[in-house]
Amino acid sequence: MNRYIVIGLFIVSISVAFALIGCNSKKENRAVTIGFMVKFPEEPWFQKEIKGARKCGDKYGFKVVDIGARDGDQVLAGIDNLAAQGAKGFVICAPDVRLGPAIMAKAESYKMKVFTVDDQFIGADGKFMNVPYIGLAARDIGRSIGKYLFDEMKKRGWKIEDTGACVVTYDQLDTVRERTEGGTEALTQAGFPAEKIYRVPESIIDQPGAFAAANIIVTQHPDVKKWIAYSVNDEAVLGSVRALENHGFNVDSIIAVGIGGATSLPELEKEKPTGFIGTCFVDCVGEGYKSAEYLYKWINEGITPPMDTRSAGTIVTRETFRKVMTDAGFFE
Ligand code: FCA
Repeated sequence: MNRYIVIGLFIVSISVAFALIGCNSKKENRAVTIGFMVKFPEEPWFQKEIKGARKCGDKYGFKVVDIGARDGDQVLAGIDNLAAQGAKGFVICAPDVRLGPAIMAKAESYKMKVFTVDDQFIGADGKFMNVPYIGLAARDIGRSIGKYLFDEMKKRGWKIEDTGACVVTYDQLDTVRERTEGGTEALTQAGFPAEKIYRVPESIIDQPGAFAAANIIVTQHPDVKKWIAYSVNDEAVLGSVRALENHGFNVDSIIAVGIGGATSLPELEKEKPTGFIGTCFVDCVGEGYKSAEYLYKWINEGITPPMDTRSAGTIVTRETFRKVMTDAGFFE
């Protein structure tokens, strides 16, 4: 046989062998299923996280089953459901962080790995549990918003004596408590009087919950002529702004900044500006992607994920949000 034909055949057989190995490993990867369980499936933040997890699944070839679980029963039923589908683990933002021990016990009974996103499990001793976590750099984000609000107030020449801070809180959840505390820290350090920062808890983290809480704040302080507002996320700041508007405040007398980006998009896109001037954008698609990637590599390659990973935020306005969020791959 001609020397060149022999070499040719050799190359072809080697490539066929590699292609077969490739196919096999791909098939194996596709056999992996992970769950992605979130507490508020209707919230755009969580929908974007799931989108990120799916993107990751497409890259590595694993399957993502998403489940909305609003209470403990739904979480436990969700884990059974995932086990029945052969899932090897799941990413979760639990409806209540104190469900941590029950969730871990159930997951361990199925030998499933657990990765937490956004909200960190709390153990029976009241301390954070030793479960890998990805979440917001909450206090820093809060601080950057507090500083931004103060600078904006100064830029507009607002007098401190005319101004109050409307702060809807939800202190039982650590990551969101830190967000409002950070805002308060930065404001008071800049010289805003602590006694003019009015905090009221919302009963649930959503827009109607925040609307009701902010309504109480405004009603209790009829002397305040202008408002700055910050809170736990976009939903809560939007609810606060709507409550302030309901009391006659408007674009000239409200300065409000949210946290997130996904929910406030329509607000920032409005033709006429409102008092909601911007948000601290956090890459929710990236959080979903990374959490799924860590979990997958843990399951598939035995690589233990880092225990605590934090995402920073960038304050965006009506003018800058499109570019920043496009660059981050938010619209892909
Ligand atoms: C918490 C809040 C969510 C979202 C997330 C990043 O889980 O409850 O609304 O802001 O942090």
